[in-house]
This record gives sequence, C-alpha cells and structure tokens, in this order.
Amino acid sequence: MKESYYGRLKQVDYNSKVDLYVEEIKNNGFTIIEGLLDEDELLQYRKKIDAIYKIQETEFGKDRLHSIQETNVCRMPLKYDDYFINIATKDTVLNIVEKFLGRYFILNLQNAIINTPKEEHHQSAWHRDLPYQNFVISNPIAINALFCIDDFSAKTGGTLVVPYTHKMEVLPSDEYIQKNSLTVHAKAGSVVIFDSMLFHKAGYNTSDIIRRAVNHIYSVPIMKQFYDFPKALEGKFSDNVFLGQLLGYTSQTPLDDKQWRENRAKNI
Ligand SMILES: O=C(O)CCC(=O)C(=O)O
Repeated sequence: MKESYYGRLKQVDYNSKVDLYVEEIKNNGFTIIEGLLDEDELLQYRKKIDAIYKIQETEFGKDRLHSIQETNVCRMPLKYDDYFINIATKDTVLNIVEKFLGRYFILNLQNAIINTPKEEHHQSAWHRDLPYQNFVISNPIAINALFCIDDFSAKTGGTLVVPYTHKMEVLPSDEYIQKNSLTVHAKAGSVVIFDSMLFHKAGYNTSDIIRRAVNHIYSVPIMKQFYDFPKALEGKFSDNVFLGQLLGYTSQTPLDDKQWRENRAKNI
C-alpha cells in the first residue's frame, strides 16, 4: 500500500526486497530475513556443529577452553566440513553484502555459537564484531550474517542488539542500552544481517533447548582475515573463481617487492 505525503520530498527507491533490507541495515544496523535454511539443512548443521565442537574440545581440552573463555564456540567449522561452504555462500546474503562492500569482498570469519540452557556464554557481553574500534565510518567495511540454527527468542537467549549503534562512536550508557536494546525474534532458518559495528550480544538461554547460530563476517579485502582460510584450507575451493576470491586466496599479503610485482604482472 502506498503511503501519502505532502511537501516536495525525495524518497529512497524501492525496487525489490533487497532494497528494504539494505535500508534497514543502513538505518537500524540490522535486518532479519526468514526461511533461508530448510529443515533438512537445519538438522545437518545442528549435528555438524556439535560434532565439530566435540573434536575441538577434545583436541584443545575442555578445561583449557574454559580457562580462555572459549567454551561453546565452534571456530572455523568450514575447515572441518565442506558442508559449511553452503551457509557462507547463500545468494540472498551475498547480494546484500555486495550492496555495501562492492563486488570484491572476502570471508573474514565463520564461527558457530552454542548457547546452552542456563549457562552464561562468553558472547553474552556487549561487543561489536570489529572490536576495540571507537569510530564510525560512512559506508561499512564489514557485514555480518548470523544464521539462526535454532529458534531465536528472549527465552532461548536470542541475540540482543542496540539499533543504530553502528553509527555511534562510543558505547552508549548502560541506562541507554537497557532502554533501547531489543531481542531478535526469528525462526530457525532465518538470518540476521548486520553492520559489523553494531553493538550486540548473545542473550541468556532460560529455555530447555540449545540455541545454535552460525556467524559470518564478510569484509573488504584490505582487512586482515580473522583466520587464514587459504593456509588452513590448503588450496581447497581455490579452483572456483568466486570462492577463490571469497576465501581470500586472491588477496593474500605478498611476501615482498618481487612477489607483489609478479602478482601485478599476472593481473595486467
Ligand atoms: O549468539 C549470539 O546470539 C551472538 C553471537 C555473537 O555475538 C558473535 O558471534 O559475535
């Protein structure tokens, strides 16, 4: 339905739903899109996240993970199981990321969060996903896609966000946060796409179910990757032009002057 106005107003164009998602991310810092993963995919991701985390827990040690506040964070699942390339390359998400970052962007991080009932999670402290940055930028340099593998609600400890904080240089007061934060309510299979500078945190899970999520940061290639995907994946996926770029194979730091020039010579 068309709204009515008076006065000679300029208005943001709307041609497709993507335009609305982009407008929401620009203004509020986040948007929610439903129905990106089906029931079968959700079952697979739940099983795989738990299994990969078990491997990491055994390898690193449960107590050691606890001592560095790493309990229930399943890091870099893509290194352990190719299936996780699918969730990192959903067209709907990539189209939106491209609207902000242009065509050349990379996957900076992929982590799964396991928010278990009645336990405090390390991600339950307010943060930006580009941490320690007390500045704002007119166009984002990184965008997150946080997939809901289980239902997000206040009861399951769904993510809390403080709208508009991607535009705030300094963390608002506790009073402001308490008054203005809101919980993301979204069905399993949805994705929350947000400006990586938005203040957010995992909620406290008072339900009886585990709330899992898979978080991604896509960034411009001038930003160092959180994990060195090219080294960790040892060439895997690099034959595909798009994946080669996304995983950072084509934006690795050259060793020296000679390698920089050899790279340039190949690209001219
Ligand atoms: O689990 C959540 O809801 C939020 C996760 C989070 O804050 C993060 O991975 O940076």
